[in-house]
Amino acid sequence: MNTYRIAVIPGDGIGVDTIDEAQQALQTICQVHGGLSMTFERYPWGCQYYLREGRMMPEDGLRILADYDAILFGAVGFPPVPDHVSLWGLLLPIRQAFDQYINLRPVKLLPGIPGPLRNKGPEDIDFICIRENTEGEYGGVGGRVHRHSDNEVAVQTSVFTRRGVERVLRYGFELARKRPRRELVSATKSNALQYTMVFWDEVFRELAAEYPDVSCRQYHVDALAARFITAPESLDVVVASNLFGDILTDLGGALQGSLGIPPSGNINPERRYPSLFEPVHGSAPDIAGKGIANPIAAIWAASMMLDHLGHEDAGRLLWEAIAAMTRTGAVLTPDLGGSATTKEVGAAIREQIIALAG
Ligand code: GGG
Repeated sequence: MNTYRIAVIPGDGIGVDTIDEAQQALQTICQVHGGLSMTFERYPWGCQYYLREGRMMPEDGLRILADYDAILFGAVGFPPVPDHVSLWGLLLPIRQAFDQYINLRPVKLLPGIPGPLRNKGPEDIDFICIRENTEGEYGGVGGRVHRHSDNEVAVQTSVFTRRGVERVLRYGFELARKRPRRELVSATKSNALQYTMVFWDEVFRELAAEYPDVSCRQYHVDALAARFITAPESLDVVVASNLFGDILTDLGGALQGSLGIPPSGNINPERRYPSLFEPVHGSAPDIAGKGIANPIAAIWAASMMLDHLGHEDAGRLLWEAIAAMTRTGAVLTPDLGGSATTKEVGAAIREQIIALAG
């Protein structure tokens, strides 16, 4: 029996509703699998915690998390805590401290979900984005001076290190090499960003020479955004800096029919630290507590967690259960035009797990 310790941080808003369904889906997977068991410990960190304690997680939060095999995370951010305070108090420190430098974000239209593009179905929208996750525009370097005066200045510096750029691009080449199409696209903006992105492009070209079997292209990020819409079928693996990857993958979520669908894995490939799995979506305060948030992204993130833990069979089963459920089109939350609740969708996916495993 393989036993894993999972830290669960539901966080804020709809993160709480959706992560419960992800945890239950994992419990059902363990029941039907037979050789897999998980213990879950919940940490109620987030904006409510901040309002009580003055910080988003305890001082020794990272030390506590370091002992787990993986982290299941909901969402972060809720008024009245400013978004930059909540994000920099919880999620970004985890990504950086645990060197989760790969943020894997599949863009795949599920069967039965009407995507927003005319004449583009699941066979056209099926690629994966790799977002650099520890530096770049999210380096956290900058400052403000002369506050509240006419001379006020704000500076935010992007940080691109050779180690950081090379390792994320190399991950992209390696991932592309494992896929049948072997195609890698890099998002750049080197016409305008003459230091950071010219450097990014140089490293991309250097690595391309090591991977002659991978066909590679680069697009300015604005043109790539357009390509997401006009020719998604031309994409296989996309690699991007932290901010570009963040923006592109929200577009990817829209291509999947709803931001309630895309998952993400914040990965430390060397496995020195636990990796973190979360829906791409945020806390959605407007629908928090209404019980109508789509749990698919969180459950799909749990499937990515199973893959990462080395149980691709179980990860595949969970993904197939999600796809079988959407294929029926019968149980969908309002973001997808249905009227089902979060719990009803979660229960329908668990039924599919049992049916597929039986
Ligand atoms: N579930 C992820 C979440 O809460 N995301 C909120 C957010 O704004 N994240 C910013 C980021 O990933 O860069």
